[in-house]
Amino acid sequence: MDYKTIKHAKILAWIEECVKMCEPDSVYLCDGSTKEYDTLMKKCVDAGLATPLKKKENSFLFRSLPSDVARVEARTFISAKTEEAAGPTNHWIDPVELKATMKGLYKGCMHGRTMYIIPFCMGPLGSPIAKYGIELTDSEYVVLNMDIMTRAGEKVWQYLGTDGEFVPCLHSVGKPLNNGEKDNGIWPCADVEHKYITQFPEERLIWSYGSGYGGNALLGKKCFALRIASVIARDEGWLAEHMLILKLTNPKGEVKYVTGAFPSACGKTNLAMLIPTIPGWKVETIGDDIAWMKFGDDGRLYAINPEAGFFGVAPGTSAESNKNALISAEKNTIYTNCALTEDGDVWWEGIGYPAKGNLVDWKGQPRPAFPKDKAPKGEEMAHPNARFTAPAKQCPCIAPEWEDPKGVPISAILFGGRRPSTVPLVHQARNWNHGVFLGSIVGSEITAASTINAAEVGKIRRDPFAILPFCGYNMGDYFAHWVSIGKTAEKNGKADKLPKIFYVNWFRKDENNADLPGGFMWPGYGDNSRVLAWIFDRCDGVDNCVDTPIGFMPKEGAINTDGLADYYKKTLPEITKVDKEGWLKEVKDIRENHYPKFGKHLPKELSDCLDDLEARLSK
Ligand code: O2Y
Ligand code: MN
Repeated sequence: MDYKTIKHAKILAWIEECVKMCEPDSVYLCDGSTKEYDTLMKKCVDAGLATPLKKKENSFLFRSLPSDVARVEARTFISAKTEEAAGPTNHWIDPVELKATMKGLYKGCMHGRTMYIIPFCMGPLGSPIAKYGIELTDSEYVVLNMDIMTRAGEKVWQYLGTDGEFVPCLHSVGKPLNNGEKDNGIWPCADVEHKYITQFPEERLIWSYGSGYGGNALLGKKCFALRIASVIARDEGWLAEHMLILKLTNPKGEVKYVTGAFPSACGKTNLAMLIPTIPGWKVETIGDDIAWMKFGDDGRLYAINPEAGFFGVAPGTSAESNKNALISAEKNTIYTNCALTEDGDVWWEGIGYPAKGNLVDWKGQPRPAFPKDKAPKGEEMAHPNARFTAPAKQCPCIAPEWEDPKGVPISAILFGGRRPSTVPLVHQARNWNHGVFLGSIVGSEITAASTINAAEVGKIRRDPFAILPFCGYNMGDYFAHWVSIGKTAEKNGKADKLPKIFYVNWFRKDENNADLPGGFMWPGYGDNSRVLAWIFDRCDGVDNCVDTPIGFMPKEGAINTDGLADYYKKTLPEITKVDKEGWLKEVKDIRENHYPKFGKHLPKELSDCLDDLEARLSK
């Protein structure tokens, strides 16, 4: 479609400015139709960038370059007017300087390519919580993924009208083609030092250059729905969070909605799609990665999933860890950096079965399959960050109300990380501010596998609210915003309507107990429903807890252990008690290494919680 037909003057003016700067060969306005999707996919197949999968209906495999396989945090910038506004946990470059640098890169960057205009909506169309964006990109892969991950195309214009608010998102792979040059089946991107993933928070503007991959390029996801949305949420009094949203139904048919923030590699998508092991309980999915929460008229926080698809990590996804994710990705799915099997299917490490026959690995090299389903580190058949992009509506456990424009009322918020010691299976915050404190100390223990620096092993890598790489402003101010949400509820006499806050830890370890698979003291996966059931009852004020120095914890017998293996029944008392010594070390680490980073931006409410915790532990 001709973009000159766009009736929104501000959008049209911005597009014209970008066309002038990027100098594409042609400009195409996306309508979001199936025909358009099929045509662009064929273009990718013909160009040697995508392979159709014989074993999966309407599904395709892409291979990126080894230099473009994940989000690049070191090249991600919060370009606020001052470094203080970006805060101590973000990379910052002055916006005037960065704009000049990036304009230099953007100049002529789309030679030989088409500029695609993608109008998109984050959230159910017409929802009062939803927001709109326009992404300009020279990548067909981005258009195809945005089609799955967002509500994109013609349908958006009726909501944008002639002057509706939008977030401008400019993206280029940073690989202009000269004089008939072609990609020749090679994933286009720029060298790492020329990659820039930039958010300009004051202007609510996103500029991304040099990467075609995932969160760097699908700008509706991390850049908009978290970094920019967190700034909008701060200014408008709501929450844009790196959280899953699940629906929990008890055997009586009563329903509660729960959100949860977990750092990467903690099984967030698995939890969002969990199949309970306790009879009569049901988990359904609303979202697996991002939640936007706003106060409803009744004083409760209502959440929507701003996305329409899953951009899930493939390795480790199996029928045992997440059958629902596998089914979601059975058709109409884009795979990136997975291995290709002889019979035209995808394969990855941890898929749950050894590959049959020879494979083509994620770098495009033919290789004989391993006899087992694991490869030595560095020799993986699928890249460890290989992905599937699947429509959320294909998930067998998607909740019928997942697109309810008014959102779902949240009863509980979970925080968690990988903590092999100290942090118990579950504990509940005493009140809202204590919950904010728990969110602020989220982190995972650094293991030999997760670092190249041996000196770091055993330390806690803090990832407050699991939003560290995605917060668009000063993290200390972000904590203060969470405190202010509690204050608003209190001022409105609705503090009792706020969600209850919990800290969970599925990852306690006892390496000396040979009975425990992997040394883990808790089975995780579907058995996490036992903890969710306790949380459900906590939200109803059931008398199932004891008051401890760290918060409310399960009473003896309050966690359902029916059908649990005997060795887990034996470890349960250990992981549901307070490790006073461990917590005192935790307090010291927070006081000395974590909270000082935020200086005067750290809210007093949180340092008070830390003092209070120390005092209770020392009694
Ligand atoms: O590496 C990427 O580009 C994707 S990162 C990602 C994708 C889906 C959901 N969450 C994440 C994340 O890093 O939190
Ligand atoms: Mn995420």
